[in-house]
Amino acid sequence: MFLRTARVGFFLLSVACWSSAGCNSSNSGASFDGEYEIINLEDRDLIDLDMIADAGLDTDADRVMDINSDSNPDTGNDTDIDVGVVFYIAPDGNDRNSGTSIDFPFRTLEPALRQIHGGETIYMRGGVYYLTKTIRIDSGHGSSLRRTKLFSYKDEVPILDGSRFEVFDPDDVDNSIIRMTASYWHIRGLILQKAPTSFGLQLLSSNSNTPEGNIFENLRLYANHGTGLTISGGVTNNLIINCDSYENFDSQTDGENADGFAAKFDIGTGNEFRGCRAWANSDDGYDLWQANNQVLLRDCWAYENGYDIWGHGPSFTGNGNGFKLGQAGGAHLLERCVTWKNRVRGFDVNGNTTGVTLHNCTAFNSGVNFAFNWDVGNHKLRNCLSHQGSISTHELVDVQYNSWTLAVTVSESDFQSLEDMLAKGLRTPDGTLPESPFLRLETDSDLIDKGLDVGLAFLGLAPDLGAFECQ
Ligand SMILES: [Ca+2]
Ligand SMILES: [Ca+2]
Ligand SMILES: [Ca+2]
Ligand SMILES: [Ca+2]
Repeated sequence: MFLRTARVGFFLLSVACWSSAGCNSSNSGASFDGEYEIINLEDRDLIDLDMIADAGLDTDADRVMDINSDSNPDTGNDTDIDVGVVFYIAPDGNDRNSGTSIDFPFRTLEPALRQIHGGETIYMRGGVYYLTKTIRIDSGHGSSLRRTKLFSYKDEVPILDGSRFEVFDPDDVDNSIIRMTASYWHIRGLILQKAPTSFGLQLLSSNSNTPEGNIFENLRLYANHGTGLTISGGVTNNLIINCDSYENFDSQTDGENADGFAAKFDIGTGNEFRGCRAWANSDDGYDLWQANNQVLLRDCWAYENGYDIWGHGPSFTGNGNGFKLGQAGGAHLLERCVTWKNRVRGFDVNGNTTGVTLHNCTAFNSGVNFAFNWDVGNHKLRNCLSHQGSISTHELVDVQYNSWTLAVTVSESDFQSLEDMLAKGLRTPDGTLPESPFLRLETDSDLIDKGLDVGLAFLGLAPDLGAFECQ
């Protein structure tokens, strides 16, 4: 069992999960009575059923995780049954072990990565792994039907820590915790923290591969000296789901670059962030600088970004925006995203020249809640809600059906709560966003049923304004 307490951006972790349940004998994947996982990816018509052979686990290891219970997936020919090789890594392991038994785990990832050909599973036990250099994942491509998996073992919490790097150049931006150019991996349940000069996780193209189809799930990116998780350079169809990125700060460049999440520099199509939270990062929550292709952000939250919580002083130059949607192109689509208490802006079009669409987004108390004061791009905002913060929109921006353009009034009495403690707290056990009354509408609010049908599910006569449909 592990004890976990949380306050803003800080997790105390006590990891001691070496229970007897995890220490039974294993024959490294010869039988089927192990851990079952169903990943159900809405809009991708994909079921990824990994039947992970993990003999010797107790039966309660079996679990089903339905990421989108309201979806209606195609269950045709895209079912994956995977009985590939399983590797184990543990902080007290040994790289001379076989690594294929839970009783004889490796200590580092490298010997497992050398043996990965595609479709295998690597389990990391809980505890702190002090890395000496960047973990590079450049091969071992899986497929859409059989991803290569790097998972935390059960509910244990592996922490990959870069504070003791031995191999790095202080002037080199490439000192990430994980630097990845591979395709069709699924990485889940890890904490990536304290990269010495750069990213928690960086996904980018190499000379030999343009990454596609990766899933990053339930990762925590914390206190890196660069953006928590960044994708760039042609990558396509990657899904970042239920990840938290917080307190990242590039002290070496006065905080001007460390965002929670970034999709930048000519990325490819089909990349999506879903159910992620970015808070207390020195620069911005999410940044789509020069992304040049559409990025989808759905049910993502950004708050309290851009403050000098490190006491860096007058040279601190973090920008302090929740969602930054430029510069240059990319017809980005944001659905039911929420932002609050950022230092400068909530949603910032930031010179996007193509045109972004915001559906049912809520901004609260961020100085300028919606900053769309640029005269280029075909931008459209629908069913959005602003409270305690200004609006700045150019006359060319289509702003029909929003709280500041409809005949409604927005006040504190419209909301069940403006207290964000639960929203900032622990996620639900399946990794989804926490339930809370924060910014949800009271049943007598005049903001209910005032929106336009934009294709999102709604209750009652019409969509409500803002990110949370009133029950
Ligand atoms: Ca910046
Ligand atoms: Ca930024
Ligand atoms: Ca009202
Ligand atoms: Ca409604």
